Amino acid sequence: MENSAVLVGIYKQGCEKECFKSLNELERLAETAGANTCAKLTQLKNIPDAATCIGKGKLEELKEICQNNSVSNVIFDCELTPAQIKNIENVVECDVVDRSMLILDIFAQHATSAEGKIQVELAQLKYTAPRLIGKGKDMSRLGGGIGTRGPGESKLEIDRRRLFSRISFLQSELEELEKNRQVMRAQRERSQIPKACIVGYTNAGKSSLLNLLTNAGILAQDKLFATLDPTTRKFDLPSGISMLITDTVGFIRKLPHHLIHAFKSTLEEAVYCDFLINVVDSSDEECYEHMQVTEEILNSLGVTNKPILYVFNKSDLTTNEKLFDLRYINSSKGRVVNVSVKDKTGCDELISQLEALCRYGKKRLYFLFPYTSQGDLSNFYKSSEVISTEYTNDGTLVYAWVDEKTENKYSTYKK
Ligand SMILES: Nc1nc2c(ncn2[C@@H]2O[C@H](COP(=O)(O)OP(=O)(O)OP(=O)(O)O)[C@@H](O)[C@H]2O)c(=O)[nH]1
Ligand SMILES: [Mg+2]
Repeated sequence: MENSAVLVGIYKQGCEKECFKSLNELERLAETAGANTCAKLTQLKNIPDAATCIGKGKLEELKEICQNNSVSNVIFDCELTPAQIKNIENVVECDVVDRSMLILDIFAQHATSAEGKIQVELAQLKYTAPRLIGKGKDMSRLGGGIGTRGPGESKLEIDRRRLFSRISFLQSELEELEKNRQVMRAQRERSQIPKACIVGYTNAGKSSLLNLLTNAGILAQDKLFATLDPTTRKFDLPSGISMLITDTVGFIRKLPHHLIHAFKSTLEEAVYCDFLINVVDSSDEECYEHMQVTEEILNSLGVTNKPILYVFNKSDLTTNEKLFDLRYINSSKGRVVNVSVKDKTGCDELISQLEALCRYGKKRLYFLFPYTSQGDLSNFYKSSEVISTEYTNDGTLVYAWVDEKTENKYSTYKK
């Protein structure tokens, strides 16, 4: 069943263009959640109305549109308070949700792992539930519309009495899962394998890229937030080095702070990696803004000063001029490569950039281990990437890529 929605945005003086761009994106979000947009309404408002967000006249206009088009959802691009939702609903007589509730609704549909489901439900109970409680309507009516879907098949429970005990139960479950994640991370840390995290705006082609490299089999769709749960895969580079690559949830503008907080443990994959693979949809006319949003979210997660490989994807849909521009502007911030995951172009360059990043800060050196130091040699093998081994009269001569720590530890054997 297709729902029909009206989108509403308010903007400050001079920010009209920005508002339209944001509403276009809201339309894509609504579409992903299963709602067709039948109208978009905007109003210049430097300060939102405390009771109804938009002004009285606009609200009447909204009511008329809703009635004439049998609209089932009104979606506001800004955050609404529970009271505003209630007041607006009383006038327009259909369900009202805001951008965060819509995003959470999409997350609810796309969460598959236990951790993902708990994170979504917790965020819904903290954000959406207070906005649904006290609507003063028959709650049994809920369940179909945007904002009321829970993760999986379940319905978002909005019984006030059960709310707090459910929140504390889920919080303790999440803490357990976070501990597991930390243990897994610590294991990966010890393994010395270089770790990269794919980040970027939603729909940039992050999952498609990991699928191309590793046959990961992740669902890649022309939908926003197709991926919610992180997936890590091993990728063997042609030189023989193995690396781990993690695909994560995409970013979006106006991703509210509480949502970032709710997904901190999954987003934190970006904190613990050795370098970032920042995938950008170069064909999107908004791609410069997308890159800025990505950078802001990474900053808010405390991810700064990590080596970055910018992957300008969807080159099949972009002009050479734009690709040149993107490379030119960003080449001072990191490595750059143009690819089309769809046409499989640019892969060789991508892979050689990955090779270079995996060896970031490493040196190629010779070490000579006397035959009496075989214990040290076998430990050395574990922490270095051997290029060649030769058995000489004086011992085993090893040529290898090593990091500074390994170089110092085995400095007595250095040739
Ligand atoms: N034309 C073209 N389409 C691409 C390319 N790479 C990915 N796509 C398409 O872009 C859409 C989004 O791809 P995904 O891999 O799901 O993007 P994502 O970044 O993982 O998105 P989220 O998980 O939703 O954040 C899909 O429909 C892909 O088929 C490309 O190089 N060219
Ligand atoms: Mg994805």
